[in-house]
Amino acid sequence: MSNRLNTTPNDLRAFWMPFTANRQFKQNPRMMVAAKDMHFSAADGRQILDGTAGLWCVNAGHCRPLITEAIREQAGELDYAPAFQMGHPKAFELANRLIDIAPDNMANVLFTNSGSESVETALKVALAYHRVKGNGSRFRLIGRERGYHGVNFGGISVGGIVANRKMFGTLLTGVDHMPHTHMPEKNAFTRGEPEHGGDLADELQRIVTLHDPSTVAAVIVEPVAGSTGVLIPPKGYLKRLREICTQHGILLIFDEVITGYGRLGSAFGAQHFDVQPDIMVTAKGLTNGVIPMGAVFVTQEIHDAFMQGPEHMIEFFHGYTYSGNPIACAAALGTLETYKQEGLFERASELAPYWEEALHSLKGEPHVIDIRNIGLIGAIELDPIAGEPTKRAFSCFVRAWEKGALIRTTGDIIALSPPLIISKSQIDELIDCVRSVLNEVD
Ligand code: PXG
Repeated sequence: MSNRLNTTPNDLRAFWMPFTANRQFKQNPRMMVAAKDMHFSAADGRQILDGTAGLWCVNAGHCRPLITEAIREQAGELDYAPAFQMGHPKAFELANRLIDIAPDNMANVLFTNSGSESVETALKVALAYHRVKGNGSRFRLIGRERGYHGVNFGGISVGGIVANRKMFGTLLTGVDHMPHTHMPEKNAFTRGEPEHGGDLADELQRIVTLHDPSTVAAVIVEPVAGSTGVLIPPKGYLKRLREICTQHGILLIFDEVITGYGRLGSAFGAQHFDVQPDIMVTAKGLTNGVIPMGAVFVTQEIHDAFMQGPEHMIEFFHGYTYSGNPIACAAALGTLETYKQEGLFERASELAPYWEEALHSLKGEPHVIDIRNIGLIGAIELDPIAGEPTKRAFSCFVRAWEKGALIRTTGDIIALSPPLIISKSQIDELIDCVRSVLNEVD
C-alpha cells in the first residue's frame, strides 16, 4: 500500500532510532511519507523544502526517474549475485564509470554499503598496503579533531567528535589526531576558503616527527569537515598535508562521503582543491542516497602492490556480502547518468555564488556569530544559550520543519546542503525561512 494512504503513525515503540532524541521524537513524531524533486511530503500533507539533501546524499533530488527505473528493472532481472569469486556486469561497468570521473591518479574501486564501511575499508587497505610492500612498521593512523568518519570502530578511532567515541572503550591503538581548523576569532564570516589557519597543517609534521615517520601508515581527513558543522579548509592547508604525506611515504586518505558527487561543484573535493589523495572514501551521493552503497578509490600503485603471489589466492581478505550488489550498482549507474545528463556538478558550481550571497545575507540576524560556505554547503553558527548548548539550534530545526523546510543542526550550528537541482527562488525561500526562524527563537 502507498505510504500516502497510510499516514497514521504506527506504534512507535520498537524502532530504536539512529542519532535521534528517541523519547522526544516519539512524543511529537516528524514523519515523511513521500518525496519528489526538492520536496518531502509530511504525514500531515505539508510540502517540506529539502534544505539538506536528506542527510547530504540526495544530490539529484528525490524520486528521479532514471534512478527509480534502473532499480525497478534490475530487481526484476538479477536481484543478487554472490559478491565473492563471482561477478556481474554492472559492478564492472560502475567501477569504470567512477574512474572516468575520479581524480587522474585513481585506478581501482572497492564497493561497500555505507560511508562507515568505506572508511573501515580504506583504513584496512592502507595498513595492508604497507604490509605487502614490506613496511609493516607503518601501523599508525592519524585523524583530526572534530573529524567524522562514520560510526564503526576504525572510524570513531580516527574521528574526533568526542560524543561519538567516549562510550566505546579503548578503540584502535596507534591513533593520533591533528588539531581542527576552526578559528572563528580570525575567520568568522569568511566566504569560501579562510585566509588563516593554513599553517595548522604543519601540526602533522610535528605529530609525524614525534612518532617517527616510519611508523605512520595514513592520514585521514574530510576535505571539508561536514558533520561537525562545516569547517572549510584554510587556504593552502590541504596542499600542505599532501606535501608532508608525500615527503614521508604516508598515504593520504580523503573522506569524501559529503564532498563527493558534486557537492562542491566538481565530481570530488580532490578536484575542487586540486589535491590528489592516495585513497578516496565515498558513499551517499553515489546512489543519490536511494540504496545503501559506498565506493573506495585507490591508486594503481596501491592496487598493484596487492597483485602478487599465487594467482589462485585471494589478494585482499576483505569484502561484504553486498559489495557491488546489483541493485545498488543499477541505482548508482542511474544516479551518475542523471548527474551527467542534467550537468548537476556544473550547476552546483554555477549556483555557488548565488548561494554564498543568500547565506551571507543572514549576517546581522539574531544569534548569528559566523557564516561559512563552499560549493552548495552552508553553515550558520549561533551563539549558544548560556548553559544550554545545542538548544537554540534545535529549536530552529523544529521551527523550520513547522514552517516547511528541512534544515540540519549539529551543536549550535545550522548546516545546509540542498540537492544540486535547487532553483534560485528555492534558495531564497530556504534562506528566508531560516531568517524568520532566527527572529523567532529565544
Ligand atoms: N564519513 C563522512 C565524512 C561522513 O560525513 C560517514 C563517513 C559515514 O557514512 P554512513 O553512510 O555510514 O552514515 C559520514 C556520514 C550530518 C550527518 O547531518 C552526516 C553523516 C551522516 C548522517 C548525518 O552531519 N555523515
